[in-house]
Amino acid sequence: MKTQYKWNILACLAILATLNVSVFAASAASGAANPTPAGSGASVVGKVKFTGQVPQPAKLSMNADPTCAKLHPGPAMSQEFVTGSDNTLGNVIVFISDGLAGRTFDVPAEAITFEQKGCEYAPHVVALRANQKLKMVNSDNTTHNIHPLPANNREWNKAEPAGTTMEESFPREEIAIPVKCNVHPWMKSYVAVFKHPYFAVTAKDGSFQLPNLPPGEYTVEAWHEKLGTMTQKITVAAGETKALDFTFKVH
Ligand SMILES: [Cu+2]
Repeated sequence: MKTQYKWNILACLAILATLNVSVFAASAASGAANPTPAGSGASVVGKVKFTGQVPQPAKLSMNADPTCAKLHPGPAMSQEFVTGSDNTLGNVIVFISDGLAGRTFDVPAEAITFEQKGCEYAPHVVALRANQKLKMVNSDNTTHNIHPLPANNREWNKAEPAGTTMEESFPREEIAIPVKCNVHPWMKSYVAVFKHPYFAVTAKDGSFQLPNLPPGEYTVEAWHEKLGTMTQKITVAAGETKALDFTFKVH
């Protein structure tokens, strides 16, 4: 198995990658988070984990806006490191980063919802397709601001009054665009934009599925906002399900 690493070291976190690939004879996984073409049949499924110690989630002070502070009886916590039992890791985007050249995919008509609630962005990491609508909902009783800082798309910066909804989209692939609220400095998120449907964002159980892949050889990448990226190569035959785990090693 040929393996590639990309490094993205932040602060004093040094990351190594431990790889674990196996094949099993399960039927194709279902439950895709985004529509994929029917009839292609191959799947990559797995878990994202970490070894070592990730930082304790930081407490977010919302005292600058009493409306926000009142929404949290206890401290709100940073979503940078969301972990589950057995060292599983959430808020990781797992996606096909190479192997789909020449294929095009219809953009889903449905919007992806990106909410501002409790003066936090939800979800913290959101993924959608290029040119798919991002429906931004302000569920709070205070004005928010959505300010993406893209490298490969147009930058914009919009205030959003309490209780309102806006729509925007990003035309070009970019993994991932940092988003901030200019009103509330603790509000941060990432929006990942894909030109294909083969991506997933892990919940805290770390699991992901990339179903309905055409048979082929792919590079699969895992992205975490602080731990950087890891890549692995994998080949899937028609109808085959392969397991592929990622382990971020944190020192
Ligand atoms: Cu805000």
